[in-house]
Amino acid sequence: MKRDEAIQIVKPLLKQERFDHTLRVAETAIDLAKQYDESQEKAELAAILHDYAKYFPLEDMQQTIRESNLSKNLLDYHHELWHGPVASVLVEQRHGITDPEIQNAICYHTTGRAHMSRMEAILFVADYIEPGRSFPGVDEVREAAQKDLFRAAWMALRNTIQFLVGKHATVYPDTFYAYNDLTKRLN
Ligand code: DGI
Ligand code: FE
Ligand code: FE
Ligand code: FE
Repeated sequence: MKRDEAIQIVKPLLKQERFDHTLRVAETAIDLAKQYDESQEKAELAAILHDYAKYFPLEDMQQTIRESNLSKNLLDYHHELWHGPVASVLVEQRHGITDPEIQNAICYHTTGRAHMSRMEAILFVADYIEPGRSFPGVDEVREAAQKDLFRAAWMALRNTIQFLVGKHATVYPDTFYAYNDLTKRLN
């Protein structure tokens, strides 16, 4: 699939601000792919499609999770975690995207997971640092992304876990697994 086709697919599914975010994630992902020697085309396509299911009805996402090979434990956690995994399934079912690098990057863009690939880390970090983001600590992650992709991913995971714990929210196990894995890999 070409970038323009992917853009035409997501545009009607997203609100304007989410569509603008998507285009910024794509530009950021291309930059990171260039820097870390991954396919710029795949990074761009994964980025354009990453929030494909962001506004799907919860019932539809639940159904996709139940009827696919996705982890059923997603249903025990916040529905905000469902859109990446659901998109990874639907882009294949509806649009013929079968590249596992693209599908896994989309699937794990919110939670991360242990043993993330470079492509997965590129989308995970691009989603966190795109120029429209203003989380506390994001500039530090932007700087880290210039030097060490996985260190930037680790920092984003640490910030997100701290943020979630700070508001007494649950943390999906894959997010902890991603953080623990990178903590070991980076030392
Ligand atoms: O879809 P986006 O807004 O672009 O970004 P995203 O897909 O990374 O969604 C992130 C939100 O999900 C983030 O603000 C925190 C929330 N969230 C809720 N529970 C968890 C979680 N994020 C992670 N990584 N792990 C959780 O358990
Ligand atoms: Fe998302
Ligand atoms: Fe994210
Ligand atoms: Fe996003």
